Amino acid sequence: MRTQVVIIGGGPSGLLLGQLLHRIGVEAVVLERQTRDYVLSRIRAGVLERGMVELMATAGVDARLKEEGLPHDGTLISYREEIFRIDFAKHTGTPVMVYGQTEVTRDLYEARENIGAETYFEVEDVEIEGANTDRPSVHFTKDGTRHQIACDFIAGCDGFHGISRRTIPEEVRTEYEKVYPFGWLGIISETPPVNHELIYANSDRGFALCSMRSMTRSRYYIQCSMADSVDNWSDDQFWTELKRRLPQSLSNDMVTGPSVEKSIAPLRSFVTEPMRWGRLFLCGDAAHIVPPTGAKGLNTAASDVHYLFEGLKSWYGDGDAAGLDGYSEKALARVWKAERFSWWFSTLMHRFPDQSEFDLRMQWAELDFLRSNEAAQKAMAENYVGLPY
Ligand code: RFL
Ligand code: PHB
Repeated sequence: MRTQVVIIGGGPSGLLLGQLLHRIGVEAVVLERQTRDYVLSRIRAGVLERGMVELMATAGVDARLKEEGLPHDGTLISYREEIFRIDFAKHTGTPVMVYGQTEVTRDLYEARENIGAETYFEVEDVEIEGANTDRPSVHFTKDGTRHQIACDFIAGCDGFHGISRRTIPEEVRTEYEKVYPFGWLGIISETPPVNHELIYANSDRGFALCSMRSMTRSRYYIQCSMADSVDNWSDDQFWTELKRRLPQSLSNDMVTGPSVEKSIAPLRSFVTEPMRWGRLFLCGDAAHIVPPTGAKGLNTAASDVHYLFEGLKSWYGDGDAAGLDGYSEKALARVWKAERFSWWFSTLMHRFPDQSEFDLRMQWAELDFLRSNEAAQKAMAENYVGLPY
């Protein structure tokens, strides 16, 4: 077999890149380790930056997003007895869009099927050969048969646990990591959200977040220990704890109901450098992870896709390699800013096991400053809605 670009990983990064390439007539094959249903059952991100929304439009897959997405002009932050709003519209002129990663992925799979593009699901033992040569290829097993695809380029969109990053020799790559001493216990419930905008809460009992997927579907999180288990949390216990972490004026109005999903996610900051090795380009979670505070994971994956797509477009369009040559540097410059924002917001909003009274006062002072200072709010808003590509 031969194609122009092999995309390893059929998550949002890989699918979006595949769809963008299709629009300019570049052929791409997607290899996915799981089934389509499994990928679509993963509940993850919920907030899209303008850049991601624009990429969905460029890829021609934004019909449902325009119809069902919820534009948000701001977000609430609560701490102690205070609650304040960061006004995205006022400070940046841009809203964010609430639209679940599951829906993004579903739209992209449907578009892929409509164009008849090749996707191999349940592939095993994916191996990259010759990434650092002009003739790379990808080997994989499907239904017990070994296949090989020769290609021009490989996009490593296979997430944190994929094989693409590990194909880059250890002596070439540098990894930076910070693991946070807690996780997020999240639920989804078929209940109206407690507020029409998101609420990030810093409380004595730990962080909480009120988000949503629609006006009838809520997504709530509470900070928990990574040693905890979902089995320790009945729905009633979850609702009681969530309410205790919110200002009473909000929790009084909260509509509760049975959860339809419940899981614990770890919090980690991670970056690998470089994001390119020869003809292999890493995109999204394969190259970096952010803690979810601030919703930067999927959006940072999208900016990688943008830079890689532009590089490939110039290469296939007029033989110009400058975009591909500059890919790693450009992508990483933006990645590190998203890392900084996610780390800052995570540090500001959570209770840390070894936190001193001084550390706590620093959080409160910073929150007081953010609540009362327009410049700080503008900086927060610019980062939240997404820095320019
Ligand atoms: P993904 O979504 O992990 O997709 C990678 C795909 O590659 C497949 N794969 C392979 N395929 C072939 N061969 C192999 N050897 C392979 N190894 C893996 C996987 O099955 C998968 O389908 O990465 P991508 O596309 O870069 O997208 C990134 C986003 O998914 C990610 O940044 C966000 O979801 C992060 N994230 C969140 N971000 C937010 O902005 N808000 C959130 O609330 C939020 N919650 C989360 C999250 C990530 C989580 N993970 C990764 C554990 C919650 C969780 C639980
Ligand atoms: C979500 O809706 O899942 C979500 C929203 C904002 C975040 C993280 C997760 O910062």
